Amino acid sequence: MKSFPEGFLWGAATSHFQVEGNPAEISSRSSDWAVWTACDGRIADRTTADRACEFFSRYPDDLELLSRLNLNAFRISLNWPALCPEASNPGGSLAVNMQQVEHYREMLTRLKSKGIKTFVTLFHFCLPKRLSDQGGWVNAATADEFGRLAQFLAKEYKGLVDYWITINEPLAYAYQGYVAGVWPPGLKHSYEQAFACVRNMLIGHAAAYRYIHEEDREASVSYTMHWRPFMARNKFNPADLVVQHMRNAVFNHLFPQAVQTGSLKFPFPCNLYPKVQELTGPIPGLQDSMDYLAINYYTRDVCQFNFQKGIDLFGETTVQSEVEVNAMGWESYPDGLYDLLTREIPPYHFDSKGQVRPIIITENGYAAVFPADMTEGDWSLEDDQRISYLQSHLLAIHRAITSGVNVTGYLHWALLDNFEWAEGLRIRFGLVRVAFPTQERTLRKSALVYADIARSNAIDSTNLLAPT
Ligand code: IFM
Repeated sequence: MKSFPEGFLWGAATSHFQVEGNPAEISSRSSDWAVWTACDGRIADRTTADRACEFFSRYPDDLELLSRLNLNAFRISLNWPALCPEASNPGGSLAVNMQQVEHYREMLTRLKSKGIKTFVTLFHFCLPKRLSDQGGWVNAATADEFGRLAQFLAKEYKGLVDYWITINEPLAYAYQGYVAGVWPPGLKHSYEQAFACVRNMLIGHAAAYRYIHEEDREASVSYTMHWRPFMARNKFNPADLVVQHMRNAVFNHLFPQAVQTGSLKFPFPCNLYPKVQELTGPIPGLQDSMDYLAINYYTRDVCQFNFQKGIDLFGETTVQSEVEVNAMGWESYPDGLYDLLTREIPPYHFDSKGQVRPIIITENGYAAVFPADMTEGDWSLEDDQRISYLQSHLLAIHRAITSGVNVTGYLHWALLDNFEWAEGLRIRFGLVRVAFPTQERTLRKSALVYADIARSNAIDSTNLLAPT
């Protein structure tokens, strides 16, 4: 048996747009995502999140599942578009929908009464449409409202939130929305805008960090980084190595380096562009604005330079025909998690006063594919690949803990099958299967295995499923 430290957090994660099916937001299309999904051809399986898991009304039953699974931590996100569908009041104070505030207060109170540690994300990819119409995170006004919203909510939910997450995966957001163009606002190769978005996110994060702590000194505050090891397709090819370096420097290190030092700095040669230089430099209140390291880890990325596509130092991801991948096209690569915990993130283990930051894996999970309209039948319940993925990643974490790394919790993505952004409802990450047409919930085998690990606070390394 490999035991985890006493008090280790075992949890699961969700995000509002992916599960809620919030009737008010959907009927008024008040978020950029609600608008985006209503446009033809943007979502791979042509589904929307209009109902998703109906978590908005079904959450009391879904939270019961946490206890059945012996989990002691749960991650939600708050729906900014539903909290603030209108612009600020005359005079500048935030116009907040108090019914929506009460909705989350009830949810958090219920979680607390069950003794479950709460993780609350403020921005999980969805903007009020009125802000996205004015440039979204590229416009400094978004960062300003974000800070004020954090201040308001920290006051309202004081004592109900154990771990705040200001922004989820800022670089994944900037990449998908401004470089790949598959998420709103749907721009392609707009690197300057992507970098401006990152700078404003840093400003918003710093403001939120400060305001939350002014209201609640006890809560821990951070943001989540989607960390991906990048490997050169050919490690003897200097061009592939440049791509690996650039992707790692920007996707993995840009944000944490800025938080660590208090100043945003772009790698060479991005820093030669005058527009990028304007974005460089100190951000007030940013330094040390992370009480713990929140890591979302799924896979690695093998990348290469493509001479046929002109000079793009960020290159492209290569599809490796020889390795098995999940429904997202992602390889299972647990060694990458061990390496990042022991070798890649040590520069961020300590704050500037030498205090060690705890590390929490705030997302990690395996995707299968089943069409959204499936209801009954034995589809995917024996999810051995997810179990193998879960076990191998937990063993990697255990190895890192044994080497002295201070990992204090693990949140599996996701509790429920949900709406996987540009991929739609057919991509299933859930420990719990959701039959979307009937909304029936069924525990998968992985949920039972995870429940056992959480109950015993240990993983039985003599009883592992072989990777497939
Ligand atoms: O579903 C997403 C989540 O919203 C953010 N992190 C990655 C997950 C899987 O793609």
